[in-house]
Amino acid sequence: MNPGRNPSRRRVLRGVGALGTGSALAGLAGAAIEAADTTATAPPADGPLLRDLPQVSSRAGRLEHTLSMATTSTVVGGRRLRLDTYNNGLPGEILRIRPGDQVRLLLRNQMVPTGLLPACDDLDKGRKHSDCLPKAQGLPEVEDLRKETFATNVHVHGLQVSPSGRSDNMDVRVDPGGSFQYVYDIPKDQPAGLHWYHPHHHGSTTHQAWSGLSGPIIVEGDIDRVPEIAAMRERTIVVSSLRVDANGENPTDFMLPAGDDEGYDALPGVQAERLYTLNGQLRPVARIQPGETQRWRVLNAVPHRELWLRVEGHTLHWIGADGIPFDRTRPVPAIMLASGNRAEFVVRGGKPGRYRIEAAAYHPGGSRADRPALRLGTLEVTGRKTSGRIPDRLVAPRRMPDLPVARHRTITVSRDNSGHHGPGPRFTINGRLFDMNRIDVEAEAGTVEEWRFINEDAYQHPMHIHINPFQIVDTKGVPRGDTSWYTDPGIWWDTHRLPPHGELTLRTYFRPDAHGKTVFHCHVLPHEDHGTMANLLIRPPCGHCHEGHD
Ligand SMILES: [Cu+2]
Repeated sequence: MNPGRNPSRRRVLRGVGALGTGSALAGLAGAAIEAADTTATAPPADGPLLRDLPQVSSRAGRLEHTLSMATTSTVVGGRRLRLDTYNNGLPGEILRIRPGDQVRLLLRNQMVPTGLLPACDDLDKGRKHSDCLPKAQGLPEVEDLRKETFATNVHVHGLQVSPSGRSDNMDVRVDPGGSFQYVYDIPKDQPAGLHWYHPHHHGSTTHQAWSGLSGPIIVEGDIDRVPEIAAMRERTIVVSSLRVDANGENPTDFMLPAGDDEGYDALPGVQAERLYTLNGQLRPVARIQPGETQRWRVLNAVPHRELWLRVEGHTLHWIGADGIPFDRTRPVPAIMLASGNRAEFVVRGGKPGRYRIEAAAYHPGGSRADRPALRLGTLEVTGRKTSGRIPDRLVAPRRMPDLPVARHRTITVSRDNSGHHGPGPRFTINGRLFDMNRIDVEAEAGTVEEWRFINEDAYQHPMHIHINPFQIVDTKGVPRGDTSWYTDPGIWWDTHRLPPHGELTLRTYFRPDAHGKTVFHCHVLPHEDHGTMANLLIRPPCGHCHEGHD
């Protein structure tokens, strides 16, 4: 494991270097301030027992459910917070479904803007940039910032459904007071595992994720019938990061992307903390008996950072990634979860005692030192000794169709420090920022493609492709001695990091029954919100070419 080199309290006042160069923004130097990372530094007092999230399940092939997004008063770690939630839950409830189901979600946007900041009347009249939004090239007007911050929609991350119409359509926009009826037809071959829902309106995903807006989707299926697994206690754990100011609200400020460390800065520099929670609880305690086996499903819903997840003194018996079960159990000391990744694994309780559940110290690339280890919770091994079993073989592996590669593509992610797009760096895909009206890649449903991502940047941008998962064919540039990379071609992913100044080649199959316009993007959401995203048009299979798109 990579020991932390910089465990000290980190509260970094950033200078003009973080704001990009060549812009007329020298006057904003020092306006951006990094939020203090309280969980890395606060005394490691244990929180309450880890709770199970409420869940709703499909019945007779249908799940009809309403997601109401509203501002909710909630207590986290003894502090009262006012945050936007789904159905007053932090995070949202588990949606438990099966392949072949139809899921109808009514999304209602009842968010009331909180954490609002005034505009600075005049940049030169001595107003403190820490308590108002300055006017400057590349910065939005306060009114526009409010309007965009509270527009929303929902993405069902990991579900292999249509990206069109009322399904997983990224062009949907729901403003406060509005609603949208989604209808998803879950395919019969949707793999069994942990997926999730979260807001995906371009420009507001980061802010909404920092309110904790996310929720798990569990697809039931073959792996649940493995007898040893069926016998285990199951835990679904959503790791979130809440960003809160002194009033306990999520500040409505202007996020700046950054290329390293936490992946963002903020303007103005509101003093805010990030609270890392498991199922909405600060440093909770999960209990297990010595020898007992538990099935954990963990989601990294933190919008801006990876979690190199480990449980002190315990092997993680890994059984599935990104909602797709493995053919066999893979025992590992730790599992890397980029923002958006899921991991399912078995933990077997060791000797009685208390063990840290943590994100190990890790260097995600860029110029800074390691992120220090982050304490997330505690595993308490207690009670009567028992003997849970861990299966070796799991399920029939999901195989890539035996088709020739229809198309090879090269996609380059780069850093733009020119300042032409406003303060802070921007991260481009093939040299361009996102334009919702431009199609960047056209593919054909029913074909296999190989994509070679080239990372010209020093930071490990995690790329997520909507709808169709992929397998890794090749990686170049994995840092020496970094054991967090799993390049096993038998694993399917929907999100994977690009090595710093390296390459990631993946192979994907565009399923024949899901066509229309969708996206791929960096899952560091402050990067995505500022343009590290591209439109992917999946044309219908050629047999239906003349029918046009839906
Ligand atoms: Cu990125």
